[in-house]
Order: sequence, then C-alpha cells, then structure tokens
Amino acid sequence: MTARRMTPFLVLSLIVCACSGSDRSQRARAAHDAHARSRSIGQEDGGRCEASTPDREESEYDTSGDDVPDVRKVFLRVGQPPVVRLVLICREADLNGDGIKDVVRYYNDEGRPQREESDRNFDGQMDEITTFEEGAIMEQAFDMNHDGRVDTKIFFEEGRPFRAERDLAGRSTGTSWRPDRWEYFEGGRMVRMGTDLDGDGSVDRWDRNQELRRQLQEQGETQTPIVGTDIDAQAGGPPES
Ligand SMILES: [Ca+2]
Ligand SMILES: [Ca+2]
Ligand SMILES: [Ca+2]
Ligand SMILES: [Ca+2]
Repeated sequence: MTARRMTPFLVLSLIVCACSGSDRSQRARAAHDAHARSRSIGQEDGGRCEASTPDREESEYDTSGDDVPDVRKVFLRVGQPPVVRLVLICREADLNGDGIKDVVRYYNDEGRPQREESDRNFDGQMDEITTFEEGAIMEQAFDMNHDGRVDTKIFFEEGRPFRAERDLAGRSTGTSWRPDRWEYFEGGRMVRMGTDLDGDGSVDRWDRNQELRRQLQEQGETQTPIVGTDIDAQAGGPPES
C-alpha cells in the first residue's frame, strides 16, 4: 500500500532528475541572482520583511510598470512535502516610487493581518502603526509631528473609532504613554473631549458637542443622555486604556 502511494512521487522525482544539467544550472543561477538582488534591495530600501530563514520564500513584484519591483512578499512554507502550502506573512511596498519601502504589513501564520507600519511623509521613519485582532483593526498609533514619538492613539470597536488619546504636551516616552486629551466618538463623530490642563494625568475640562449628541439621539444612534452628570462623574481621571 505504502509502495503504491509512493509510486507517483518516485515518477515525478525521476522526471525532475531527467531535466538537463544546463536547464538546472540556469534555473539555479537565475534563482540565485534574484535572491541576491532582492537581499541587496532589502538592505537598502528599508525592507522589514524577514526572509532569511529556510522556511520562508520571498517574491517581488512591479505594480507601477517601471520594471522596478515596488512590492515584496514573504511567505511561510507550511506542511511537509509533498503537501506544502505558502502562507503570506509579510508584505511591504514602496508607495511613492523612490526605491524605499514605506509600508509593511505583518500577518500571522493563518494569513490574517496583525500589524502594519507606514511612513506617511516618506522621511524614512515609520509614523503610523496599526494593530489588528482577529483580522479587525483595533488600534492606530501616530507620530503626527514626526519627531519619532507617538503622540496620538485611536482605539476601534467593530471597525469604527470610539476613542482617541493625544499627548499634546509631548510628555510621553518610548515606554510611557501620557496623554492629556481624550476624545470620544459616536457614529464615527466626536461627541465629547476631555483635557488635562495641569499635566497631572486627570481631566480638568470636558467639552462636548450637545447639538451633535441631540442629533444622534434623535437618530437612535446613542443611548447616552443629553443632559446629566456624566461630565462631573468622569472629571478627575482618565479612562482606563
Ligand atoms: Ca518610498
Ligand atoms: Ca515618517
Ligand atoms: Ca510625535
Ligand atoms: Ca489635570
């Protein structure tokens, strides 16, 4: 039984081995050249997709028609021969055609997006990081003023932003997030905003858009009362994030 199963594989192996030596060496040389070229490109173009381990394959594509690759994909080989499938785990692209990769998206072993980093002003520094959970966008972090530090975060629920946090005073560090502005959204629009004026981490002033809240409530988009004491109740401390 086992021998019968192996027969097609053996035949295939014999066919492969029957290829001429010159064909084989040409293919090997082409593959080697392509690999060497992509590796050198990867070192120079800000490439972040790691493809050096033996369980990975990479390929490059020209999507702009100038014969220069602007997209690189890295695949993970999953399974054992002869049943091996390739799963996309990383994709990076040069959006403005300057030869430097500006956006990279990482996927998990099931091919679902996990994280995306992008350089929106093309200065070589990533300034937008998007994280996903179960394939859905959960959080975005921005370096809006391009000083190398995150100053804005947006949190999502069911694909829509529900809260933004901003560090207007620039007190955050790489390990400590210290926002001083909290913005809340309903129906995709901001309805209230808390500001920490004295830098102690607690909200000192709440502003909210009464008219917008009234409109949303009339449309049945919010259950939050228009009038009430929720502002006072929340003053004095930022929300848990
Ligand atoms: Ca670029
Ligand atoms: Ca940048
Ligand atoms: Ca910043
Ligand atoms: Ca305060």
